[in-house]
Amino acid sequence: MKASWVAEEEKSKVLKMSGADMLMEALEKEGVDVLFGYPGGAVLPIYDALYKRNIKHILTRHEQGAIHAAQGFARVAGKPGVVIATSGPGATNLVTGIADAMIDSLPLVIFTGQVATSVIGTDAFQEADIVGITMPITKHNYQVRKVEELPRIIKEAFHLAQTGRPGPVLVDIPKDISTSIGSYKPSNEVDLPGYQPTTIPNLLQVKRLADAIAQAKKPVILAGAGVLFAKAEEEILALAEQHRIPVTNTLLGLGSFPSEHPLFLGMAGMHGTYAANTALHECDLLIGIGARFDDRLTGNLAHFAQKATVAHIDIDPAEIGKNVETLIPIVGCAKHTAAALLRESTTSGDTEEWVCQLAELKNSYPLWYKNEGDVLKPQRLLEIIHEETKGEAIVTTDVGQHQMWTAQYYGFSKPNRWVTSGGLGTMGFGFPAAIGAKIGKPELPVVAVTGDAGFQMTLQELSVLQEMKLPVVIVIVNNQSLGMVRQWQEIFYEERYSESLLPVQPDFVKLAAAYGIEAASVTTEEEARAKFAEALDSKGPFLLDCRVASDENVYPMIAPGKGIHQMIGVKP
Ligand SMILES: Cc1ncc(C[n+]2csc(CCOP(=O)(O)OP(=O)(O)O)c2C)c(N)n1
Ligand SMILES: [Mg+2]
Repeated sequence: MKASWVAEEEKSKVLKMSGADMLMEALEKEGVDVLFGYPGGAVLPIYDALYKRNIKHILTRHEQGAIHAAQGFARVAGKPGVVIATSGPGATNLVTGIADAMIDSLPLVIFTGQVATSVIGTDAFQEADIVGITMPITKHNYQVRKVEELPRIIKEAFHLAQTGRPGPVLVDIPKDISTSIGSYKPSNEVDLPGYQPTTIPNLLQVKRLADAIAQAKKPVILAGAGVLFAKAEEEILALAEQHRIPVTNTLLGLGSFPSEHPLFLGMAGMHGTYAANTALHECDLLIGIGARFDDRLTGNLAHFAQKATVAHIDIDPAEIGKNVETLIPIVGCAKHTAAALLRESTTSGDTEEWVCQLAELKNSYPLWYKNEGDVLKPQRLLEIIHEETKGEAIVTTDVGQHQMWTAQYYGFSKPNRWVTSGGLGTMGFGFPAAIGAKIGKPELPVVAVTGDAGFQMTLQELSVLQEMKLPVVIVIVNNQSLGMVRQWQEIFYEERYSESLLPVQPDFVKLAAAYGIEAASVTTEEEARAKFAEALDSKGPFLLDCRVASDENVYPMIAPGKGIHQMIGVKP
């Protein structure tokens, strides 16, 4: 009797609504309160539905700006960034950001408009096969073919984006699906039997790693971004301290281990520290956690961790053994695995000599640069930014020399303060990512460190800063060049600076003024400190054009093709 009464009530609750309204309902159900996007014909019904809702929409001035902002948001807010773009050019303008999010494992849910189902495949106006285009660069993608499927698909999209190894999921919505009316049945659960990411590690493998730790005299932990995604920082710290294991980070893993900790060796890889790279070369046990051993980290694989037993903890089984032969593979989330390891590994190896040896290397061969004359050194600029923000700020970067100097000199001691394009290396990422980061974590100061070239790839988003009066500090590390390209040409192409010098630059201060944004140009250390402090205190956006030494290079460095032990530019 009661059951049928409930069923009747449920039935009467079935609401009729448009696809666009279903999308809004589903977004609200997922707790989405901000969208990054740009309207157009195929998404007009969606924007019309949005008009009546309480979801904030950030209108960037280019779809690439929207997706990079969503990436910055996702990186610091701990929830997916949500993007909307129209069909055709709107959708294709997202492609770089989607590829970027895929390789850096950022959770995004992207909605694209599509031409009406009746004309798909006819080269209709603003038609692009975005599902085909993004197939290899999304964790999963969908094209909605029936309006009633929308709630289920959206539920699945959010689930896929943020579980297991996070990544971008795209939902393509033809215009007629947005306008057609269907019965709305909220989707409360996902039913994906083929998608069950392993988070709890195999205990036998954990025990093998515990045994290896007990035997090791020269162990090292390589912590990657997976540690941050899993929020496993405390467990990794406990593990390192319990067994006296030195720790290094990948570029994207910075902040997962306190930079000032005596066991921390600094970043590893192409522009990593001598101590970190020597540790990876000499170790007898390498414990990779949430890191994918990419070529910029390992250098020539023939020389990478050749003396070591390699253990690799990763939530994505496809990563294990992909680049580096792995004796102890552990599929699982970094947090659960490190916790299991803390329970299982009660015996430590004798690592004291190793710890001392690496501390000595860290001391004798620190990162270095010559701070001479009046000209502002970019490395010093990053130290000043650290000092003035006390290491508390969220720092985003573009790609190039300034990115590497930020990684080397900012000193990330807390998680989720570091937003950079690691895997894809996307110029134009840093500034819009800072906008998203500020929206995702308004309580923290946000500094966008960009190159003079990279900034010009997405500077149209100054409009968003102007409109929202967001207190983001833009620091242009202005070396009047495509610095990283210039550096490679200097070292590997006998100083033939082919298309890498930028002697003609816009006046960045006047440019900012055109957008009503406060700005200053600085050329010395004193000016940089004073103006940066002013910028940080200002209640609104601020652009700082920092004229730095134009011939400075990023060192130390592993040249392409060389092994991790063959660094150039180590402190003499
Ligand atoms: C979209 C894109 N195009 C080209 C490159 C290749 N690239 C890498 S670093 C770099 C120079 C960047 O110059 P700038 O933004 O001024 O930064 P700097 O290296 O001078 O700090 C270039 C062209 C890239 N990473 N991304
Ligand atoms: Mg530059």
